[in-house]
Amino acid sequence: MAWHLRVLSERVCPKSRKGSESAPLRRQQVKTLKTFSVALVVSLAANQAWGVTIVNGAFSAGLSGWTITDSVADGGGFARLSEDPVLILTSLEQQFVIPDGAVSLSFDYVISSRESPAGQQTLPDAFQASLLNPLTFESLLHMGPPHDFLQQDRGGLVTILYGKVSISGNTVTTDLSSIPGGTNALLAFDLLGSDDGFATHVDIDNVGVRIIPEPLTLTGFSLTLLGLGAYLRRRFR
Ligand SMILES: [Ca+2]
Repeated sequence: MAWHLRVLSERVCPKSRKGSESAPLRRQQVKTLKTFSVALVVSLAANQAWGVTIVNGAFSAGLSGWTITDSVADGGGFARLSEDPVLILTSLEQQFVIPDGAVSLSFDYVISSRESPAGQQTLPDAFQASLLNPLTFESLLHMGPPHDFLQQDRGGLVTILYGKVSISGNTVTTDLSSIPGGTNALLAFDLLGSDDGFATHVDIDNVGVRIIPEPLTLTGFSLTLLGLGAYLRRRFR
């Protein structure tokens, strides 16, 4: 990018002309180039965007687009998975196709527990998130078990897939850059309940895939450079 700007600058404002220009005019040229450099960076950054890969990822349309097992409720803008004392597994799933230029998958979650009268097992309730091959149920992010990329038990112990997952506040971000575009994927949020003396629920929200649309990036870059050249030619002719 810097190379393009330098070449463009020298073509529009050749060094041989600089001796005859006034200092204020050169300062104006530098200022103009800086302005357009900022505009170029902003333009490229704006092309990294949230795709529409995940249907109803913000749960603004209830649970539409999601497949649920057992006790999943529309929380009014989020999904709530509640522990079932009998069936053990509560899940919220969506199958989708990894888009070209996929950068990351992210979502927000909060796990909460309250004491429950029963309680004979020592294995605590746990929340798991997985990104799977929908046919084999193998992880798309790594080889072998465990197949989840995040697990948090009721006590707060968090385990994540090293090098692929980061957590900031309540937001989990998973690196998708190693998965080819066009890959079928099953995103699964599971609450594993046990008779551990606590009733647990998990709230999920803001599920999305961040992408870089490559053709748009190249188009935006080219148009910005063309615009910069045209403006400078008019400005300093
Ligand atoms: Ca429990």
